[in-house]
Amino acid sequence: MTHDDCIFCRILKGEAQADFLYRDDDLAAFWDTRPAAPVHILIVPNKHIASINEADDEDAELLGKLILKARDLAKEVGVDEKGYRLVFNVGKDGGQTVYHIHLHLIAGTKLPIFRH
Ligand code: IU
Repeated sequence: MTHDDCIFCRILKGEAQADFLYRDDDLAAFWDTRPAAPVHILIVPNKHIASINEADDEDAELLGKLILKARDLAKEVGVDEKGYRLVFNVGKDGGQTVYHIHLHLIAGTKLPIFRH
């Protein structure tokens, strides 16, 4: 269930470059190439799902695994106690640029609070 024109599917297949921290049968984690903060990791399901909008109820367990893996990685890279941000960007206004679900783990600095 991969898409040839999806950059994250290509990364997961080893056809495009990424610096991986973790891989298993369900998901992978790699360093964001244009970090928004000192720690910026993407946690990505192996299954191609374009965005949270396209996720099915049956993806609930997989999405839960992404969040718990982010928790584990936050601890592994030593940002769990100070804190971090987990973000799914969804769609154009949400700032999504890659249409393969990914959870951003952002940390290592005092993050700004979003206000309208
Ligand atoms: P977004 O939520 O879709 O905007 O996030 C996409 C992220 O993927 C963004 O932070 C990019 O810097 C990052 N990224 C990457 O790490 N490696 C790549 O080859 C590509 C994008 I393309």
